[in-house]
Amino acid sequence: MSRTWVIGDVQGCAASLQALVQALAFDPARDRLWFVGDLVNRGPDNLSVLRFVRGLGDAAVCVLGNHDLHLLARAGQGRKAGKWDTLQDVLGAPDRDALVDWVRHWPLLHVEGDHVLVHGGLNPRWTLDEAQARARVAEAKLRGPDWGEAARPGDGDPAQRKTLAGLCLLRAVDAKGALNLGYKGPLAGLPAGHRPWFEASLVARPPRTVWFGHWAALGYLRGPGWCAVDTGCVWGRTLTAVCIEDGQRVQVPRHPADAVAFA
Ligand SMILES: [Mn+2]
Repeated sequence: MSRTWVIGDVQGCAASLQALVQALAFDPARDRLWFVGDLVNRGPDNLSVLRFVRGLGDAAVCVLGNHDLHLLARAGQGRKAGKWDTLQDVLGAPDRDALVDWVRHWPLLHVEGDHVLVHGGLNPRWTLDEAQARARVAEAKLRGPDWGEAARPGDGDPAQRKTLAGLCLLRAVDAKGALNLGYKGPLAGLPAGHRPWFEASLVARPPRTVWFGHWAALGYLRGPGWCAVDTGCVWGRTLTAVCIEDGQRVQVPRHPADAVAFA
């Protein structure tokens, strides 16, 4: 049987990813890997992650996460490094341009039948059609000549900012439905009146399943219409894969080679 595995935020944890792929008995001729984004940054070996996943060709689907967009902004716009950035391996690589060109062609939203793959979630004010239309416009900009700017839009492009926030950055919304982009903690600590995006969105409802990452504090969490798969590998926890066909879950602990100084 061919299987499609959704994999949580890898963030440069290349050895952990290899261990997970081994545990899945993954066969690229038969199976597929869907990555929820944030393949890079914070972890020690972004370069091996990108080279491996690119080498899978059509057997891998990646959607853009905020850290992947940050890589594009650094490569294309010369954006300065964040304090905990580990992207220098990619930025200094001989195949940097090929890798960056590949990353900027990833979609922001991938829809196949009843399955939706996205990094953060979906702005609850959007229908799936609206989200897809917005994603296509933003993706076209990332594939165009001003891609560095499109990855980190300034004040001149509020529509691009809104699209990236509503797909890649959100976790919770307030009582009026406005995005709260700052809260990263557990569900139990949400500020008064706030809800996680997936409780407010009508897109994340059966028979559909929205697969997403970006919220490590949730860990693996599944509800009717949605599934959270960021289990905080780079923070010393686990890397998770879930099979979309049968719901089987496979987890590996962070590999010792992926230990980083700050976590
Ligand atoms: Mn993220």
